Amino acid sequence: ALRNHEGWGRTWARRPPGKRYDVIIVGAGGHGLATAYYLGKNHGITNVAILEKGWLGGGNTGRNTTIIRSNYLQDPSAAIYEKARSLYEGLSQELNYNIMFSPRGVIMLAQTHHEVRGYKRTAHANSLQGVTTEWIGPQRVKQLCPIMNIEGPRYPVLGGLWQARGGTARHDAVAWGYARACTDMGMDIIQKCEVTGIAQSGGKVTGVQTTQGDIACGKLGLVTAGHSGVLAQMAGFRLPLESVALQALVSEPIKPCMDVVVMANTVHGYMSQSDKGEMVIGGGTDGYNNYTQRGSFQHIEETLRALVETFPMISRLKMLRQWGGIVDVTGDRSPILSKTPVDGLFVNCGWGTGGFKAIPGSGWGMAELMAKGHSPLTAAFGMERFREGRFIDESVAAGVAH
Ligand code: FAD
Ligand code: PYC
Repeated sequence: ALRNHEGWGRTWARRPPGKRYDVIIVGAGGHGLATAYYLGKNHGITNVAILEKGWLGGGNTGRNTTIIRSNYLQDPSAAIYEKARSLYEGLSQELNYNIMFSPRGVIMLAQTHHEVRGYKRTAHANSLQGVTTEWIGPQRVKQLCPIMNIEGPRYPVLGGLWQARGGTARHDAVAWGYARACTDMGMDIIQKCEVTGIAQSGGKVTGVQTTQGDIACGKLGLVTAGHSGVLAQMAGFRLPLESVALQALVSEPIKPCMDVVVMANTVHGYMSQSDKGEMVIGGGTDGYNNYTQRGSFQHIEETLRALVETFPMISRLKMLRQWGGIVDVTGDRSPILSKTPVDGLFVNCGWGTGGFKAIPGSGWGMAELMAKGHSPLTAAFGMERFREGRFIDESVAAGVAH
């Protein structure tokens, strides 16, 4: 099979779009693909197309730093993120595709007294929610991550919120694994197919206009992350979202020196080590709305300056590459999984800086919402919460500065 790379089967089919599908999902990122997968697996709906303007997994799903955790504060968040984390544990087996889930543990550092109080509160909330996290002191932090300087002059490490079953996974593999499973169920994944308009009749969605022609559908799911506002505008409503660039960078590969994930939210930096040995580093979002997929230069300096106090060894590292993605941030830093004013049209967006970890749980809930009109996992995340003032405030647990 390896001779001249001949004889390989396609992992997902390349077909021209059909004329009509029961369900169309716009956006072949992790959330769109997982939604399609659970529509098929849990609800037997397989006449589905996933339309992608670029390439599969080329949005934020292929640009993130792969941190998986479920240590959120509010009950609806803990439910959906913990569902996702637990599905991640068996996802390689379920998809028969190695997504390289690595439950190496995640520490969120407390470097101010406010954070100490905040994370102790989260640990208590998590124990009531059935999410296993614990508050740990500075010496335990140092034991888990010996390269850390816990006595920094500006921001000494006062402890941390530790989730031993958090970790990382290979981001592309998550998209590829779901994509192959969708193809195996007979779904169409159509790349280079940008949705340019949404057709409606009598207040009900009837299809989409695309760069590959018009396609009819019974139901439509918009799962387009940073471009969700653009798609909502096509359908004639607005979403309470801002789109901003979030960037990350990796160093040259070095020998294994860190086997946990560390987030330092006060100083706006986080770091883990990839299987290749690169230090994977990120900071906060750009301070202005944009669609650049690059990230502004001064952020790199700010992030590294912030992290050097806690990880002095990174001052000696050469950085290899940097990239950005456009994240869709809501006012309460929680996602929107919702019906919309247009009958048959659903949105899954607002995951902002933290949606990679949620992909399996989000897909599970969104599929149930689209199939049955209601899902216990998504019930609290409807867009009407912004009108009704029922916010799900996760501005601390979001972890990354916005
Ligand atoms: P995407 O993967 O962006 O998919 C949306 C797709 O829609 C795209 O492929 C896009 O091309 C397509 N699309 C848009 N418009 C159209 C159109 N008109 N027609 C057809 N297709 C269209 N989360 C974590 O949990 N942990 C992390 O460590 C983490 N780190 C991050 C680091 C960075 C630098 C970034 C940018 C994000 C990070 N995130 C993290 C957030 C996470 O990446 C996102 O929340 C998640 O990937 C969103 O997935 P998605 O499927 O909704 O979006
Ligand atoms: O949500 O855990 C997270 C995260 C880490 C880096 C970016 N987002």
